[in-house]
Amino acid sequence: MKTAFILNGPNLNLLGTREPGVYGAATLADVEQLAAAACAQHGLKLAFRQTNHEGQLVDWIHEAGQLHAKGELAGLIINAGAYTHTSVALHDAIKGTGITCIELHISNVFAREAFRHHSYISPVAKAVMCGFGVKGYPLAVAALADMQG
Ligand code: CA2
Repeated sequence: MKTAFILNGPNLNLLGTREPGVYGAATLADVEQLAAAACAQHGLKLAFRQTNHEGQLVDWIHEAGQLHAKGELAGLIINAGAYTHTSVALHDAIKGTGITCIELHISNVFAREAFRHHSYISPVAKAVMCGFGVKGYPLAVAALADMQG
């Protein structure tokens, strides 16, 4: 059984506690349950993680790359939070790994401030999803399962 890595970046631990108009009322634990149910449905193992630290995300992407090299990774779904818009390090970490990467955002970043319109992840992602709320997570898992061929 292959693993779906789902990585969440800074401040996503606050989901459900602030800005419900933008991000909804679900907590990150609720999101993990949605993702776990989708993975169970599609026969995938789940690694679901959150950190507020950029280097930790880089380390986890390397870990996903090692799983990929062993043929054990379905792919990476990453909501890098604000690092999406700033991090060359995340771009470099994903680039060249061969990982199937889906960039995910809860909100429609293109309907928000201009600084959220640029992503360092998009050029190294297979696909980009935004604006589906937290339901984007199970949708991304389904898409990843579909990409397994
Ligand atoms: O829409 C998304 O998923 C984002 O990746 C969320 C990031 C934001 O910087 C991106 O532009 C779009 C922010 C995550 C902060 O999450 C919070 C959740 C609840 C309360 C406060 C922050």
